[in-house]
Amino acid sequence: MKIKEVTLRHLKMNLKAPFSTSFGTFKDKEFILVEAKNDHGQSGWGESVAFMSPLYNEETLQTNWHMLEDFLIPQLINKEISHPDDVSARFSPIRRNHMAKSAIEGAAWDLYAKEVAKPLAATLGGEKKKIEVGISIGIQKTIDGLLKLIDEYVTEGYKRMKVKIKPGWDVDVIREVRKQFPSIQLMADANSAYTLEDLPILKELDQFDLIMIEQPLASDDIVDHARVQKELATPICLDESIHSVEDARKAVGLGSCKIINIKIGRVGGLTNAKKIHDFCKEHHIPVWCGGMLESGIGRAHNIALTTLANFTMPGDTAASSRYFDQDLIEPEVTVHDGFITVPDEPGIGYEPNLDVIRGFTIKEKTYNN
Ligand code: OSB
Ligand code: MG
Repeated sequence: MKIKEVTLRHLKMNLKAPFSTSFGTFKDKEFILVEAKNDHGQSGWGESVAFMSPLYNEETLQTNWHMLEDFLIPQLINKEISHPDDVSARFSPIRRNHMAKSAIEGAAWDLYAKEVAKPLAATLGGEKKKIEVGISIGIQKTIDGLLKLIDEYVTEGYKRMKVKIKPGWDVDVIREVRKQFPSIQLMADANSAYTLEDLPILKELDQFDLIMIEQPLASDDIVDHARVQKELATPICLDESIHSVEDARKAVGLGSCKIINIKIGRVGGLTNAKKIHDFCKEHHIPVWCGGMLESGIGRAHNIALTTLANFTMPGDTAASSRYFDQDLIEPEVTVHDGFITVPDEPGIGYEPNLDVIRGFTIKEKTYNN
C-alpha cells in the first residue's frame, strides 16, 4: 500500500446538547479528519479525537495538526507500507502524541481494508456481527433532569448507563439513580476528579452495585488507583491512565484496575488498541470501547474495534443522532435494542458524505509530497 496524498480538514459540528464532564463542557465538536488516498482512487478515513483544549489529555486540535503536518504525514507519504501495523512501528521514535498518530493510522487501516476488499472489523480480526452499546451521560443541572434522560435512554434500549460524576455531584446523585432504576447496568466516570483523600466518598459508592467506577484519580496515576481498588468492592476501570500495552501490563500487575476502557486515539491507534485488547484477554481483564464524542468516521472505527472478542462490556459508542442533527457518513450509526449492526462493506463500512463534510469544514490542506 502507498499513500499518495493526504488531506487534513478542520471541522466544526454543533452538538445537539452540551456535554459536561468534571473537567469542562463541550458545546460543539471541533476535530481533524484525515483522508489518505492511494493511486487507485480509493480513500481511507481517520479522525483525531483531540479536543480544542488540553483538559482530557495534553493534546489539542492544533498540536495534532502540527504533528500531522510536520512529522507524521512526511513519515508515510509515498512510502511502501506492507501492513497498517507498520504505521505505528514507523511512528515509534516520535514520542507520545497518540491522538495525532491514531488519526492517520486509522486512515491507513481503512485504506488497507478497502484495498483488500474486507470490512475493517474482519481485517482487525473481529468476529462479532453486532455490538452491544451503552451511553455516557454528562453532568446535568438537576438530578431530576438526569433521571428523565436515563429514562429516555432505557426506553431507547441502551444496555448500560454511565453517569459522569465530580465532587459535589456524586453519592447523592448515584443514590437517586439507583433508587429509581434498581436493576440497570450502572457505572460512574470521574475523569480524574478525586484524590486519595476522597477515599471515603469512593467507598460510599460501593453500596450502589455499580459495574465499575471509571478513572477516579489523576490522569497519570496507576499507583494510587491500586490502593483505592484494594479498598473497594466495585471494580475500577482505567481510561486516562492507559496509553499503551506497557501501561496496561503495569496497571493489571499492580491491581490498579479490573477493567480497561480502550480508546483508539488515547493509545495511538488500532494496532496498539488491539495489543491492549490481546493482553487483557490473556489476563482475563474485560475491556470496552470508550468514546470521545466522535463524528461518524471515528464512530465507525470504534465499532470495528469493538468486534474483537474481549470487548465483553457495552461501550460508549451511541447512535449518531444522540450527538448530531446530521452525521458525516451514510448510513448514520443507529442503535436498535442496545445493539449496533456491524457493517459488512469494505473498510469502515460507512460512506463519508463529501458535501456534508465540506459544509462543516473551516480549514483544509492537501499534502502530496
Ligand atoms: O471520559 O469517556 C470519557 C467525552 C469526552 C471526554 C472524555 C470522555 C467522554 C465521554 C463521552 O464519556 C463518550 C461518548 O459519548 O463519546
Ligand atoms: Mg472516561
